[in-house]
Amino acid sequence: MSFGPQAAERLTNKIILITGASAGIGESTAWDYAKASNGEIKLILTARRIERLESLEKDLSTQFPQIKILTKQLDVSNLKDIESFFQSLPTEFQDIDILINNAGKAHGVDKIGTIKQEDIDVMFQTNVLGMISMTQHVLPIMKQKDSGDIVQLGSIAGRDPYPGGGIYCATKAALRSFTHSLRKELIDTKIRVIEIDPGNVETEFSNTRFFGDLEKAKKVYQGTEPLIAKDISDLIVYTTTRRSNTVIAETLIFSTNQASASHLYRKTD
Ligand code: 8X3
Repeated sequence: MSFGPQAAERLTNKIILITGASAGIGESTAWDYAKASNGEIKLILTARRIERLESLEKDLSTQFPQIKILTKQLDVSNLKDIESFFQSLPTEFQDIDILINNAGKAHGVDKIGTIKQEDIDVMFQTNVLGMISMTQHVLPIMKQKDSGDIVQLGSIAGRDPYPGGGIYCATKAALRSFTHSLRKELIDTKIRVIEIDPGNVETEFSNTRFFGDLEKAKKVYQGTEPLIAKDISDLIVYTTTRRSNTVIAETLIFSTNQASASHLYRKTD
């Protein structure tokens, strides 16, 4: 997707902070912002896997020599890490314009009553507490200048809970509720709160959910044609490059063969 000269102009010199930027939707979002702005932006790329971020930084800088990138190892499930991340931001990266709250994960498909406490903790700490803390840190910066975009990566899971997703769905419902409160609280500002709720997207999401069991992960998408990370990153860049008075408050995005969390058409041979 080409975003055109207007999008490039609107993005010029913006500082964009992406969590979970080492792969999937986060990585694709970094590329799409670089392309849409012709490299005239500053990217703060965070994730747990610093080597992957560094290699992404190298690739982006080769293609867009003028781009400014800061890579930082950050596990958003660790609130102390978030604290020191913000404290250590160099001045030229402090004035954040766009926050992409992308980091999130599912652990397991256990039924309620058998879910391991550590899985419950990691999902809530990452998808909810980490996301809230990132937003809390960035909001005063945006309020100060009365502008900015906060993009919340929700999920169909937050609207349409399914068996085996008791915790993951609850975290995404929490994100959705938090996001709606936030938008209402910011009614007298120019800050835009944008929620994007994807259905099935083939990324490392299912590998993580099944703890690296690739066979199980593959089955999730078998016989379907899921979305890809680029479908979501296109939408992220699109929503954040609209006229400043326009907020695409929420979008539900499916592949053509999905209609709800459980209505998924599978072709069988
Ligand atoms: C991922 C979508 O339905 O696999 O957020 O949980 S789903």
